[in-house]
Amino acid sequence: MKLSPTQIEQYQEEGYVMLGRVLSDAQLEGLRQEEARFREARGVNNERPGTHFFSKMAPYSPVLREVITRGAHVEALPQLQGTPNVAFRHDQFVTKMPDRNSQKSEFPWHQDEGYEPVTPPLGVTVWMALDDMTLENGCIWVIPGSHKQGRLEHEARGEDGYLTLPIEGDGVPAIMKAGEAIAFTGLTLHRSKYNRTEGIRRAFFVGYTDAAATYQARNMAEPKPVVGSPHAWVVCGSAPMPSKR
Ligand SMILES: O=C(O)CCC(=O)C(=O)O
Repeated sequence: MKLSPTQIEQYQEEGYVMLGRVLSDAQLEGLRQEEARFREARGVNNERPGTHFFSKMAPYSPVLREVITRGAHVEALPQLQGTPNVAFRHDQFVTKMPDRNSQKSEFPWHQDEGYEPVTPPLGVTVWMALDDMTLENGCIWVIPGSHKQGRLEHEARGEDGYLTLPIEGDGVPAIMKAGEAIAFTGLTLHRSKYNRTEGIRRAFFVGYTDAAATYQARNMAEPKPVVGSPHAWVVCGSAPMPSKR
């Protein structure tokens, strides 16, 4: 899929754009089956309310790799990233089990690059809905234009390990159908609220960067190139070759 000039402008100005349907029926079904496989392997069921992450699963699944490298959204990545050279660097399923008043299924306001800075900043996150996303089941919310503030200082929140920051107001809910996606920048503030339904709420989240980017996780003394780090690889164009390894 190629994005229109209006969609690109919205992405640049507001820090997000709705991509519409990106998954084929077969890809949607394949991702749902893989999510169920990983969820079962981790012992997550209705007795465990909350938001559960099954991260860095691409090495275990050709279904995931196909979506990450050849999904309909991939053609739009150079437009979003602003370079022909784009690397995949992170995948995760984000599954919200029914909250049932446990107040555990919220994921507070954050920038993805608040967790792990990337240079140059502004990677692209493509967040795909595997179920219809509603206000009731914990759709994602974004704050239009928030990426223009740059990287903000996040604080660790309580026991759940989330980083967050104080935000006033609600932002905009990304209501969408299963198989559709939203793209947002690594600096766009976003969050999701509780899953107040009795159904499961599943999403597949894929992070991309400029193929020449470096990243620095919280436990790393120095930044490292994205391409060459575990699980990352080029999906559009090419990456600069290191002079030696
Ligand atoms: O899927 C969600 O509820 C939020 C996921 C998210 O914001 C993230 O993983 O950064």
